[in-house]
This record gives sequence, structure tokens and C-alpha cells, in this order.
Amino acid sequence: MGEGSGTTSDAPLVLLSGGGGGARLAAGLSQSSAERPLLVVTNTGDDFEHCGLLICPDTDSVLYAVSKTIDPQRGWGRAEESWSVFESLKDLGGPDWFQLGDKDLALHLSRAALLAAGQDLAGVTTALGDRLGVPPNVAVIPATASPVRTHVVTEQGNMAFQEYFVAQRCAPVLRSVAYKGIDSASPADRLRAALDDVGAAGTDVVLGPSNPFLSLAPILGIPGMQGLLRRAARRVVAVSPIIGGQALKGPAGKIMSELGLDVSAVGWTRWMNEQYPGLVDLWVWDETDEAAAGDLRAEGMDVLTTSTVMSDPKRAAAFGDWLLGMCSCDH
Ligand code: FO1
Repeated sequence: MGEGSGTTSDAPLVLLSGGGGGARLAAGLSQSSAERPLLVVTNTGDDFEHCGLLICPDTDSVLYAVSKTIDPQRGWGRAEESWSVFESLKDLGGPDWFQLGDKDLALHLSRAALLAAGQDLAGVTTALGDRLGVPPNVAVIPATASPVRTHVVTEQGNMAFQEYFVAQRCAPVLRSVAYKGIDSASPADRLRAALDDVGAAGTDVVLGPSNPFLSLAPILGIPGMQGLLRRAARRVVAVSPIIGGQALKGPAGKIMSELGLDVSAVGWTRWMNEQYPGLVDLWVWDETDEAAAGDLRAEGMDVLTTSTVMSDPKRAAAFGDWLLGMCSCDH
């Protein structure tokens, strides 16, 4: 990452990422021909302890996606994975609701060793990224080193995020979401330093097409985070995870409907704007929703539409190119 960068063109584009959509966009941006430095801030609300190991699903999905080692079908974990340890664990009566493949497990053991040796989570993540082959122009930084853990309140009771997401497959009707530990959390030191280094010209901050309740809120709710991003940002751009009235993957649409929100790009934009007043300058929607943009534009909101569907790496790179092109000029 360039030091003392003061212009928009060499300052890293900052991407906030959680879940599969964020990881796909991180990969698309990192493949872009522009080769602009990229700083990916990952959600830590999904992190949890499992079999004595710290699991960081959203951080690892970005590491695997940008190093092209992710399993493209599952959208999490390693490609060409084997499951010997997991099968043996099951034979021993160990927990089988959360699958860790052999290669993925090796990453977790390595993370545990580095943490035990005293490195902080951001340092460990950089070290693991280097070993995996994360391109040198890409930095991946977990949003905070303090434990923030997402819990959901559902009609079936309260549960930790991974129990809801993996064990219950998001079936319980959601009533609210809590981010345990967030009030005493602070932005990761490395993130603060990287953003302080951006310089007066500012940079572009992109909120990826990630679940607003489960992926973006545990980042944006960290005390000081929005101010830090706003100070570094020339412009904050938010990409809609809702396309044609639904989320292409994941529970964002289901959750919006359960919380009584309008499941549309308009509904998402209005909710984000109410939740984070003054944070976002530019809203990017899929072209499918172009016809619905008129009302918000008439209210003075800046809405752009393009093809945002990242169904394969080529389309993700094309969207990454579009975003970088849009960020490098005043549209
Ligand atoms: N998702 C599943 O649906 N089932 C799993 O067994 C599972 C294991 C897993 C292991 C490591 C990892 O990094 C991610 C894993 N995921 C699994 C995905 C993960 O739970 C979710 O995709 C994210 O937390 C949501 O963003």
C-alpha cells in the first residue's frame, strides 16, 4: 500500500465487505485492469469460536476470493477442498453442523498459532493473505480487533449468528439484531492508520452489496467508524444488494420483509439513508431497477444504475471496472 498517498488516483479504494456479495466485489475490484490499491474492511460480526478456533468467515471469504482460492460454488471455504478431518471429527462425535475443510482448517490452525504468538488480528490476516497469494495492491483488514458478535432475536428465541445462519439456515423469523460488544469496540489500528494516510484529496469508499443488517451494520456501528470513513472519503458509494425486489443470494430480502421494510432498491436506499444520515453520497443500483430511480432522483438523491450482477468472475471484474471508472471521474 503506497505511503503518504494524497490523491484520489493512488489512494486505496476502500470497500466494506461482508458475505458472498462483498467477497465477489473484492475479487472483481482486485482483478480490475486499473490496479488501483484496494483496502477491504471486513465484517467481524460473523466471527465466533468453534472447536477452540477463531472462525472469521467474512474475512476469510475475502482472502480466498482475492487470492482466487475460494470455492466458487459454495462461495466460502477453499476450492479443491478435502474433508478428512471433518469426517474423523464426526466419527468421534464432534460437532458436525459447521463444516471446516482440511485446507480451511489449516488456515485456522495457522491463525491460532499467530494469535497465540501475540500478533493482532489485522497483522495475522495480512500474514495469512501473503501466504495465500493476495495481490500486493490489496489489503484486507478486519474492521475491529475487539470482539463484536452478531446475535439475532427471532420468533424461536435469541441465537448467535452462525446458529441462525448455518444451523437454522435463516429459517426463524427475525425480529431484531444485536451486535454484542460493539459499544466498547473501536476501528482496527491498521485501518485507522491506512485511512489517516489517505490525505486531503480523499478517496472513494464503497459499501459493498452486502446484507445491511448482518454485514454492514456490525462495521458501521463501531463507535468512530462512520466519522473515520467520512473524513477519508471524497465520496461514499453504496451498492444495492436488492435487485428486482429480491436479494440474489442470502437472507437480506427475507429479513427486510420480516422487519416490515419494502423489499426493493428504493426500500433499501431509504432505510440506509435513515439509518446512516449523511453517510452515502451516491447510490448504485442494478439496471433492472432503473425505472424506480426517478422518485429518489427527484428528491435530490444521486442514483446510478448499471449491471451489478456478479454471477461469475468476468461479470464481477466488469462491475469492478465500472466502479473504478466511475470513482476516477466526477460523474
Ligand atoms: N456456511 C454454511 O452454510 N455451512 C457451513 O458449514 C459453513 C462453514 C464455514 C466454514 C468457514 C467459513 O469461513 C465459512 C463457512 N460458512 C458455512 C459460511 C459462513 O457461515 C457464512 O457464509 C458467513 O458467515 C455469512 O457471511
